[in-house]
Amino acid sequence: MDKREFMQAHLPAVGSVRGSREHFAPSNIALCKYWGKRDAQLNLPVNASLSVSLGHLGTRTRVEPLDAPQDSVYLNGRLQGADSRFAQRVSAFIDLFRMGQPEQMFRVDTDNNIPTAAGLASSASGFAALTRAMDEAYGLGMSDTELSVIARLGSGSACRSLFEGFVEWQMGVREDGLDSHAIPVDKPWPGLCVGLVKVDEREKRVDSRAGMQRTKETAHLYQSWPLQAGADLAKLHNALDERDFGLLGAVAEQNALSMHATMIASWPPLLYWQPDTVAAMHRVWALREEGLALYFTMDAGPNLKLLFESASQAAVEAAFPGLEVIKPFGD
Ligand code: 2P0
Repeated sequence: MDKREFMQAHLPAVGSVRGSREHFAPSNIALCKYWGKRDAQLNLPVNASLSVSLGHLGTRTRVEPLDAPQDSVYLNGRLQGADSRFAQRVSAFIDLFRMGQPEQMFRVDTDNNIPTAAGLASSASGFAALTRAMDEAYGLGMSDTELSVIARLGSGSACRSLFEGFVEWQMGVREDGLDSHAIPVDKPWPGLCVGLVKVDEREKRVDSRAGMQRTKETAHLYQSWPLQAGADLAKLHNALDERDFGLLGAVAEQNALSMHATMIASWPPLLYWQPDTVAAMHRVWALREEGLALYFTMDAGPNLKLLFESASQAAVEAAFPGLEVIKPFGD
């Protein structure tokens, strides 16, 4: 089944477009990562994942019906060429909504307030915000669960950005992916901090989509990943239930390093780390040796995301000058 067939089967009848709509969706950081797909067409994952949404940091997207031969796609105020990868991904996603009216074009304004140097993915918040805006533009009135399923078709991790706080993406077992969507995990953690360590803000040469595909196809080590992820997810739920920060941090860090181990074991090898990445890891480990409750996670890139609590903030900022600190649940 491809995306169009899925939408034909499940999208409510699309009526006429209602007008312009605007929505915000938060960025998210996974503590148990999504890495590998069992269906690359529908972005169905090999494993369940768990993330924390980043509050006010994310993407605001506005869609406006347009009387023109093609969509106009703006990113942070700049018109993107129709043949750019960004515009093509946005238009292909909108195609899923306008199937009954292929001639209906849109102006799309995507504004990210994610710090440019943060090394945070914006595709998750971008597709989540676009999904909400399109749902409203056509007056479809879909539930959050349905919207999460559809956002997943744009980018897997986007299904988690429909919700605030901790969020679990349930992998599901159905072939059509109707049961593969995120759910909110209502266990707020005031004082939890995410610190963004900038190592390199350039676009990576191998994106997540290609990276996870390569890993799955070429790394024997990948066979152990679903087991690791399943065990980590269970431990993370325990950590949230018990408010056990040491457990949360340790599981998140080991999960990220396990994911990177599978990447490194791919062929050609995929090593996103740079010398400064490794230096930052050693700094975290040294501080932990000294008693600071500090951990990190990393995505498919060289930047670290530090995990700590408010009580440690001053010490962490002293060790990592210029750190951007986000408190997903406030203080
Ligand atoms: C995550 N990542 O769980 C993992 C960790 C990157 C490393 O979700 O192909 O951009 O669009 O489904 O969602 C990034 O992958 O990939 C990602 P597609 P996506 O946050």
